[in-house]
Amino acid sequence: AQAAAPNPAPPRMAETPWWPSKWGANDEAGASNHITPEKVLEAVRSIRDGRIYKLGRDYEAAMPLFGTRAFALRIPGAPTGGPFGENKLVYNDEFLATEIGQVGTQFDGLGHIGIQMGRDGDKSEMRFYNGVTGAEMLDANGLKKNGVEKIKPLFTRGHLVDIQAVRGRMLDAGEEISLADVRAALQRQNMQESDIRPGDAIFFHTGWGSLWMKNNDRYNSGEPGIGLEVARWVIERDLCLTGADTWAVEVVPNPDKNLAFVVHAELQTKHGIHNHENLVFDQLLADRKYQFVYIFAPTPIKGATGSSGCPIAVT
Ligand code: UVW
Repeated sequence: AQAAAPNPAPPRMAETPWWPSKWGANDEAGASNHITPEKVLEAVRSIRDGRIYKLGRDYEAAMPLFGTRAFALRIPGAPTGGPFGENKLVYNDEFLATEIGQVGTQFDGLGHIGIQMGRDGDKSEMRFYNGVTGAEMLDANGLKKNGVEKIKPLFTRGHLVDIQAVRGRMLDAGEEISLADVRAALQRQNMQESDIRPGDAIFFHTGWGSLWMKNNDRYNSGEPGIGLEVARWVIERDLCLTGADTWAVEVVPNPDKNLAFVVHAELQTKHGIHNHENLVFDQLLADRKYQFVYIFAPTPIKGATGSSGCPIAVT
């Protein structure tokens, strides 16, 4: 009797090389290159009342974590040292065990997402931003290329679109934000699409963030977000960054069941456009502030895949 034929390999998506980057064959800074002195001054000119809004969440062990990610903070010794001197000084340090760039409010660096081209597991066929291969980049002690320390500090105009307000309810997991939704939100907010300029940042409010620390299982189970339609609009408008009140910014699961995190790959890997996740917009929305200056300097941990930290909006 003849042995059963092995299952055929699933078809691999055809990928057209996306490199070299428009910022140069050796570039590792991606869309942060948009932040020129002129762009900073343009953003400064949009400041009206000098109010600062925190867009970041507190980091804590009980926060929702994607997959097997972990977060544990310890104060060794508590107190860690002392007393010293006649003044009896004591001090505390913290020890943190976590995927520091990929938990809580997180900025994705350009070494975070790649695409396996060729044979699975072949690092020379695994490509990241600017065509850098897994073989060139990956190292257990930190990325040798595309580390988050290469990203330039971000200071640019930010635009918030309230998709929840357009739909009249929180969006659900697997619900894609369409370009029509974005345009409807802009219209509702009296904003012009033409006012969203190259190098600006765009943020999507879905309402999903209201589940944070209230229903972490549901929060982690999937999320509403943008799909390839809006991602292509972001690329066309030549924006610097996307962000949302969700853990991936993009729709999960993707309505096309064959695709996984395809917006991450389209924006970050192929176009060097940055992504900021698990943001909070509550106060901006309460104050009806939809345009602001977005400010964030990724923590320059050499070879890291992303950055924690607290981005701010200044209005
Ligand atoms: C993945 O790492 C897949 O997603 P995120 O960037 O949303 O954490």
